[in-house]
Amino acid sequence: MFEFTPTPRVKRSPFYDATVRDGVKSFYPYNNMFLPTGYGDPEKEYWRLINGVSMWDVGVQRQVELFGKDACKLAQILSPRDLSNLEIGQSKYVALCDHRGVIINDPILSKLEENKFWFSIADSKVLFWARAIAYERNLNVNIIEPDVSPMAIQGPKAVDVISSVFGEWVRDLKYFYFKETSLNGIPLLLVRSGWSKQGGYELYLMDGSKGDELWDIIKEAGKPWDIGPGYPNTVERIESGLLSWGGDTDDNTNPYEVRLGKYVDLDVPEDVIGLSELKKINQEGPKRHQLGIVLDTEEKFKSHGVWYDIFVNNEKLGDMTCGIWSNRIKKNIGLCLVSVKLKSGEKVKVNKNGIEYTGTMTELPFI
Ligand code: THG
Repeated sequence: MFEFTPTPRVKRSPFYDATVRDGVKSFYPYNNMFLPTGYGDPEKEYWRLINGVSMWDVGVQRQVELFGKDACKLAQILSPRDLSNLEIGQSKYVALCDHRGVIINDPILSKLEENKFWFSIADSKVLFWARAIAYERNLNVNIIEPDVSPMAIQGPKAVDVISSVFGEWVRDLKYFYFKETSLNGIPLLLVRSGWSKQGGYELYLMDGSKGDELWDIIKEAGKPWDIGPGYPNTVERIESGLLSWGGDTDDNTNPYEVRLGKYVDLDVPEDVIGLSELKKINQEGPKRHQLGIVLDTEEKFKSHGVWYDIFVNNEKLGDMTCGIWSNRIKKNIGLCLVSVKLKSGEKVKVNKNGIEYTGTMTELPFI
């Protein structure tokens, strides 16, 4: 049909060759890289994540490193979440906002040392943003994208696989905590995190030449639990209500609209970007909110990749930002960004290019 023209501007993950060997069938672009999105059997890959253990190349989750005297100060200026109690060895989910209070990325922030932080970013250019802010605020901090590439091991049996490789201590590692360690001399960060609600770990590979080796060690160790390749799973994440920045958000979305208000602290220092707008939005109340939708159609949705309009009585009240067939709910479900006028329980029409469905708004998460 067509092919991608090779260019140094699009980088490959250190696990790319391994995913090709394991039969990857599709990708989509993320942070100027390729994110695997399928190995040919979506149902099997889904149930493996729900009941077993799945390994993902998520090297596209690039790190933005802040290092130096003012690293801590800059991390806080960029993050409308209180970081004063963030410990070395701990991570936090943060909604980075611009001066309008609009989310520009939703990374996981990790504190490695008193003066060293990593933002593990979603799909937008935090590196340039952080550098510009550091310069404008006269901060003494070095900002780079280090050679670090996460791989995720997710699912209820992930803990068995990871403890068989690293030792029993990993069972006691708390959610969103990490330890710097190594495996056969491969340096990595072992974090209890991951973009699913099935539990698991992420291994942040700190030497891009060792991707193949790390992939194969985990693949081999996971055999007794029937590990197999997977990817950030759209069905599971919609069921679980995990946000996809850029997928479920637009250029006006603030944290209160997409259920991230609980990660915003309004008592952070005054110089935190977006704070005054966030206070205003919080006081006035957001104009939109994120709800689920259950569609009436029996036709099994695949991921469609475009927003659908949501109507009630011919009035457009928002958008369905993603929708897919849920293997557990056995209905088509979706996430919606809609006017606060529209409430859970209401019936709506969903429309795109003349294709129309009916559905009912619901609370989130689905499961
Ligand atoms: N892991 C790492 N980096 C990432 C992601 C990841 N970068 C990009 C993207 N994912 C960032 N977005 C999210 C969104 C949700 C969560 C993590 C990263 C998440 N949320 C939980 C929830 O909403 O229930 C828990 C948050 C909490 O309670 O602190 O895990 O997956 N390395």
